[in-house]
Amino acid sequence: MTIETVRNPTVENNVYVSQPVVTNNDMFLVGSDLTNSIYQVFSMSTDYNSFSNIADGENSLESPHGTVHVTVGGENGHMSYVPLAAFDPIFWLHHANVDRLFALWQAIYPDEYLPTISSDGTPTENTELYPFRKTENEYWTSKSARDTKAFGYTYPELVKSSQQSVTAAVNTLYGPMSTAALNGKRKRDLSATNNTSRKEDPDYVCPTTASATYMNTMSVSKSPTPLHTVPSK
Ligand SMILES: [Cu+2]
Repeated sequence: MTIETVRNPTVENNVYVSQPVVTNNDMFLVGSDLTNSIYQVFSMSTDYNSFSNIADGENSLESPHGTVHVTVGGENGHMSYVPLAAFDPIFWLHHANVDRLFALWQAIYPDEYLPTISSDGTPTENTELYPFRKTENEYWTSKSARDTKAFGYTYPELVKSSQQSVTAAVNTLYGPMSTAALNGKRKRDLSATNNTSRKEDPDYVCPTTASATYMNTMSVSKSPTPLHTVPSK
């Protein structure tokens, strides 16, 4: 028996078989929605809690993150399941980008982070990040891992940067007039006319996979506002 990672698999002869073309097409279709969602998060999430997770029911980095998981994994692929997702190598590319987006957001909102204390047991910046050891007797914490430079790397936009320069970079990369957003519109138009997609609706957003642990959480409950200026505190 061969055991292998599968993406958006179908079943052939009782074996799960990846459908890379379908997966590519699905990612293609959600591309501009992901761009818009990322931009919405940068525009609207001005504190760490609303930025990092969907507990408040609003869009957050977790939302487009989850969309990539379920779009790549499909109904029974590894990426759709939290305990299995990291077995697919694409997981590491995906989470490297999550790390990058987090670093860009931190540069725009440098004072926002996990709380220093908590009265209800929720994690703080000092919570030990088991099992990641910093030294033999010490675990990494969110506080010690706050800056990627602690690990010896950074991202191009963050070299000799300011809040203004990173804001400008995010506008260029993800804003309404960004190449990604405009290409998304153009490609979507093309896919609606030329592509024999299995999806008939060109505004199709994301596969819903009831059995997937990663939910499709792309939310449009916030209205994005352009990141023209660094928000004032
Ligand atoms: Cu993930």
